[in-house]
Amino acid sequence: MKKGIISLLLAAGLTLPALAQEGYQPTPENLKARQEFQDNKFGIFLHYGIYSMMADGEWVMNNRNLNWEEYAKLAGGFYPANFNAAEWVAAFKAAGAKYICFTTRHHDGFSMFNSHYSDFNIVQATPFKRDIVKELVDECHKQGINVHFYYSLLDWRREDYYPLGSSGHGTGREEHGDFKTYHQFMKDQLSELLTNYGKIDAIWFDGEWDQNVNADFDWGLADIYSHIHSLQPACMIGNNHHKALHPGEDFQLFERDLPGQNTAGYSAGQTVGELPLETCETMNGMWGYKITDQNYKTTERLIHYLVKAAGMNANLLMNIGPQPDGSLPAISVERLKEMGDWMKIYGETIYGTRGGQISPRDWGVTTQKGNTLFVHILNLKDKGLFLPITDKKIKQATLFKNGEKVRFQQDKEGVLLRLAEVPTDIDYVVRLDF
Ligand code: FHN
Repeated sequence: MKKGIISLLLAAGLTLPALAQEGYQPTPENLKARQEFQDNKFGIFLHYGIYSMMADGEWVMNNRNLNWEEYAKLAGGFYPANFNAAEWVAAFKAAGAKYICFTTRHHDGFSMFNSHYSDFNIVQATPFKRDIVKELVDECHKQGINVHFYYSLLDWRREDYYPLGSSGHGTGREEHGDFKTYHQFMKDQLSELLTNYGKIDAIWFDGEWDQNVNADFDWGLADIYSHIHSLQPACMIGNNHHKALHPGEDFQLFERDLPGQNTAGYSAGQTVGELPLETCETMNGMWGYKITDQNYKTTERLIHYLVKAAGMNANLLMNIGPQPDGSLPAISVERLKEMGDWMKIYGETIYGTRGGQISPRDWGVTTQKGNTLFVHILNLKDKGLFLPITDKKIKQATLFKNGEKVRFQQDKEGVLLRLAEVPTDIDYVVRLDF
């Protein structure tokens, strides 16, 4: 947007819209990356930082109003002796995940990578002294898994993250600061993340919502987005702002809700856009490790979420909060293994598909690839299922798990599948070939 328009808006007392990379034209590599992202369907989100030691979730600094100087002392005791990037990545890969998204810096301002621009980082401020981000990325590249970096826009520690937003008021920061230096700091750190670690497939921003309380706050996203795209044109940008897409973004994020739903309360202002979609959800209840949260979702529920996301043309980014010692919680490893067992058989009905021609129903969803439609029956109490397919003639219907023929009748109103049994599988998949 031009300066003149901004002045006019301000003169008229109107608030500034969130500016982003207006006129952005994704490169061919970026468009290819979007396709690959959509094909990949399943990623693992990791919330790991010095907050993990407090075992009370990643918001502990804010929730307990911890003073930033006191909080910083946690770093001196951070030594995740059992961290093993090769083991983590192998477990994610075995689960069928095709990418990870790692918290390089969360709202507490601690950098989990070696940064020249903040000594509050894992290499300089902890006895561990190892760059976990580097070890993870190298291992992902070795094992063939894509890498997304979570990066917090808001900061509960720095003075120049100013004006304060809706959170982080009790951390004892000076109530002044120049956002310009904070903006430059973010750009510098993003340069590090995008030049020191090889190919990075996405930057996943979070925290823009913090400034919803300051109506005319300008994050300077246009500059940040174009900076990222100039460093790695194929690197996709997603921003968990809970709003409609901003120009310059390459995929759209949803938190704890499938696209179009708003059960968690984050998606009220979010229309479903045209870009690739991703929904993130926790395996238990929290993002960062919380010792009292053993409320893990069942494997069936996790698989259903993944299948429903695919049926709604979205990826699932499923979160795990690693333990203070660097190991993954045993239950999460069990869930990963069980999801992997399922994906080994049913992956073909998920990877590389797009949301199917029949929109999601109470009984389940459909995914499709070429001339094949996969009917994912998740909840059906009968032996018959009617599908309103009127535009194509079905050549063959088979049960995906064993290839047995499924009886069907097709007329001008649609198709009636006549199943041999009432479905009880986690996902009873019927394959229709046109
Ligand atoms: O505040 C964060 C939260 O800690 C977590 O990172 C989630 C993940 O989507 N996003 C924010 C809340 O919207």
